[in-house]
Amino acid sequence: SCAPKKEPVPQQDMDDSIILGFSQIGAESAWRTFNSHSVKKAAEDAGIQLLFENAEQKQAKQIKAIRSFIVYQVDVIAFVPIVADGWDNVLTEAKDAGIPVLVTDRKINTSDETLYAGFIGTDSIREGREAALFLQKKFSSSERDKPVRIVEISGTDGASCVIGRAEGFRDIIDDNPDFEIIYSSSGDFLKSKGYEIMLGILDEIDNIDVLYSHNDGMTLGAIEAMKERGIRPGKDIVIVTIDAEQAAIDALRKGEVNCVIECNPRTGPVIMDLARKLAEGETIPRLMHVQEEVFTEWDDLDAIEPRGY
Ligand code: GZL
Repeated sequence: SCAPKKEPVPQQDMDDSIILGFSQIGAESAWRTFNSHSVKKAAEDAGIQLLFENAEQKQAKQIKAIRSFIVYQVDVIAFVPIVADGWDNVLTEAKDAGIPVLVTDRKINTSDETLYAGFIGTDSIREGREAALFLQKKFSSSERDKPVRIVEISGTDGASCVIGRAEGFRDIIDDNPDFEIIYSSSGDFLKSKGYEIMLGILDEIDNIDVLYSHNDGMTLGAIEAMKERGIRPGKDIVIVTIDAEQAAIDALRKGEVNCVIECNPRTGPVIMDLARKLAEGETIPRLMHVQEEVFTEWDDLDAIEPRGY
């Protein structure tokens, strides 16, 4: 059955509706593209006027967009900080203009917690821990005379989700002598870089047991490189990946990936709910993590719903 068609918000209602300025980092992955779709659709459904700016992976463009929202005197500003540092100045300008700020998806480092009202997004440290816990289970039965050799392809340097995924993973792996991280490099969350880095790793390093990749886009690139070198992904090299876009679930079903950790991009509706509360002068929770699952090769993979991204 299809959902009842939402009546368009009459123009006069839009005139006194909330104006939300949203700075998105870009379109670097299927996850990001869906996250943008979720924000735009939710604004439309909520009758919130959305000023949406795509920064094309540049922090300077995000800062410029936030400044334009201040000049426009939006009711609320929300943004995905591409990297964790460097936001204090522009957020002080927003605070001085009396505009509340919602941080989404990735976190910021700041000495002044009053510069933003709250955070809604994923728990990256937990995602990293889940990746390590899967590997401990995967290799628990194997009698090994040498440690499991792990290569890591990380996301954009300085992004809070990358720091968290690396930290959570190492919290567990570093205490376990049966594992060692023999190589780590940033693929900037891009499929093309995942491919290039994996090709380079395979030409330089022998006896790789595991690939830990910070997002599915880079994983899909790395799988192409493995196949080019006659390596069986998911068998010769165990693969753990994060996001849970459809292509990664399909690879899990084919046995080319062993564990997919969900990072939930569907934050549009809750962002609009929080923006409305802020516009009405209400306080919101400082920290909200979205619900996320872990899919492994041991699960009933037919039960996984279509991912939508
Ligand atoms: C994580 C998000 C990351 C995704 C990538 O919360 O910021 O950015 O894991 C995306 O796919 O590019």
